[in-house]
Amino acid sequence: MIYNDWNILPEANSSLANQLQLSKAKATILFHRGITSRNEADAFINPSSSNLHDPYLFQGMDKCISRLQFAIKNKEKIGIFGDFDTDGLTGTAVLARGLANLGASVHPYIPHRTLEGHGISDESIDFFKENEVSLLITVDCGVTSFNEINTAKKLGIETIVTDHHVPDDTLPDAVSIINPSLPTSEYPFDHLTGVGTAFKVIQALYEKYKSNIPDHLYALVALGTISDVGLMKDENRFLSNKGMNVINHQPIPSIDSLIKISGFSKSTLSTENLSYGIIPRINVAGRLDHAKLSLQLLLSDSLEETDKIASKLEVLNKQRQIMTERAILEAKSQLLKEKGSSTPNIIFAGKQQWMPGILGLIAGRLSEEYNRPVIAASGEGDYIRASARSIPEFNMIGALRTCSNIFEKYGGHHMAAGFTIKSKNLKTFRQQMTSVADELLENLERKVVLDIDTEIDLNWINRESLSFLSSLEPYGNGNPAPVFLTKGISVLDSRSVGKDKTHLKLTVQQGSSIIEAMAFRQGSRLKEARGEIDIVYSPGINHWKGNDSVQLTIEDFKKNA
Ligand SMILES: [Mn+2]
Repeated sequence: MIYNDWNILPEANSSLANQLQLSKAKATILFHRGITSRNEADAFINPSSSNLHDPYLFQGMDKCISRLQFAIKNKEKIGIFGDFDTDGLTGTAVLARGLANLGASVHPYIPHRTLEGHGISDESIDFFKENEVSLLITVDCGVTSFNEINTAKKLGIETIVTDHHVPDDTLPDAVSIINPSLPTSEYPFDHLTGVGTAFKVIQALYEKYKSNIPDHLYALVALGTISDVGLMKDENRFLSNKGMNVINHQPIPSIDSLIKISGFSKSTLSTENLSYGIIPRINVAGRLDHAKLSLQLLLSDSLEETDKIASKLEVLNKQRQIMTERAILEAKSQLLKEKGSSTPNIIFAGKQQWMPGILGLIAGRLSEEYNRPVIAASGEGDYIRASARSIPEFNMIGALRTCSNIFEKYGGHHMAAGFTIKSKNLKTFRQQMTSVADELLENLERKVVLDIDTEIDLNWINRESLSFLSSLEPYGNGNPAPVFLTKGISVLDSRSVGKDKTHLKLTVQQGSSIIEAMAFRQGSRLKEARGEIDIVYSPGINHWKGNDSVQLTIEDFKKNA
């Protein structure tokens, strides 16, 4: 990200700092996370199960639970239909493990990303029929599977939908629909992810059976919630915090195998490690091959088996990295050819051969870099597939809806969506989207501002302050890692590192503090990184391969004025 400006956010007032019995810097960080009293600070730092809302606040929950109880009691076969990303996979595993633990007979199914796509597939209905399933429960999808739910019903399969995606105008004919995004929903927290929504069913069911929810289910909820960038407040904060504790302190073969192969260490795993190390390895099976491999991992308790699957995922992940980097270079040179002097309000990138599974990664990286909504497409023949990633100012699913009549299939959220379209409709689509984007974004101020929590000296960073910062985890959407400004530090050493010298590695000094720092994707700024500079960064502990060291992650830097 290239920033046009730095903005130091307002300080907490002294009375808040006094009330919290914290230094001004620490109180300011909490203040920026919405905390204005001692009680709120305590609740934030120690999230507890009292953060969990009553699952029966979902209108459909009564019906859902009595139907599930009936199915368990009568030994019905229960099909679970999930999704191929980490949210859908962990959600499927939460339902499969949670239901099986109560004696249910479960038949989980994950669709193939490109052959079947998102939402209940015809292939899955065949599978459920063959397995004599009479009750189907969806996770992270289903609310728009109107026709498929009707087909299943005709074949004697009833459906419960759990989903968090925005519904169409007509709801499917399901036994019950659990979805915080229903326009009629009265559930107090509408930012649950797919796995979080599925978890509410498990919570309600376990209350009925007067059983304790197994801890490993929380680990799965944390993984899915962090991967779907769920708002890290309210229930999501408790669920993720509890899940992170479970991941760090209890053996979970599937996750432990991934931690090992990523080079991280258990007990010190951060949300960042999950986002950049563990989650991509779970997602990669669906992107390059079939996500059922990752489901198999999440459902296994044998370390021998999970190690084996993790090695396969590792190979796929290396391939995925190479393919994505190449595609991004191709997309950038395309854009350079097309755009001329100014970047368009919406970016289209496409190549026949790009693997559909990496389109979202391409769109995401371009959107971050150019600060524009981006649509990345691929495919040959009659049909084109695309993934879209957006910026807060542009509601992607809303914009796509204006073209809904020309899609074969589409769906998603404000910030991310996907669709399939006939190639012959592509031109109309591009024109329509361009005019929507031009209208909405033409007069948008294009300054990218880096928000800073507070200015500190480098010696502020010590064991005690780092432990305060780690009590703010899990970081995420709505609770970003705190960002600091330190002025006038000396660069003792600077190098560009990594493949293609992508990153910048610095050793910086102020007074008696000498600290290592990384500026990711800023390798090309090596020449600027000398002498006295001002840096904006987040401090953390790097636990790489068993060695602990303090490391700054530099967001931006400039010459000290
Ligand atoms: Mn999801």
